Amino acid sequence: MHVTRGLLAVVVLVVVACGEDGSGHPTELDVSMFNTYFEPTDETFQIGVPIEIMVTNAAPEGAQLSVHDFTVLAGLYETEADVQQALRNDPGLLVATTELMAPGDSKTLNVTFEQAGVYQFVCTVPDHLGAGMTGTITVQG
Ligand SMILES: [Cu+2]
Repeated sequence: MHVTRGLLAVVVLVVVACGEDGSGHPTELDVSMFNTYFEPTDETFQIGVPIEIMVTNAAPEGAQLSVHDFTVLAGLYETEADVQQALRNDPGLLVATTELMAPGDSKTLNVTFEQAGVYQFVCTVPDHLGAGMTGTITVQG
């Protein structure tokens, strides 16, 4: 009996330490921003679960294109112009955003996705989405 209880306690601790919800999806995301891309570029979360997104600007100091933001939008967009137009039409498409971040800066966003579907994260600094600063978040219901 005592052995069984001990094993259960260990299993629970491991799940919490990995930052996963009951469905096996993560509850945390570490994103690094480089000068023309994010790493990682896609992740899947469970609907209705609080997610902690830790964003770090890992771009080399002094490089061109080194100031970035991290903006999460409902839907998928091909171009910067598409993003701007969508937000003008429906500001509610903006899920979360950091301020502009210099190299070395870190910010944490706490997001709970209330609708299943595909979301996009982009850098909204002009020309950065086109340069490749985009990624997707899939939310499963
Ligand atoms: Cu950028």
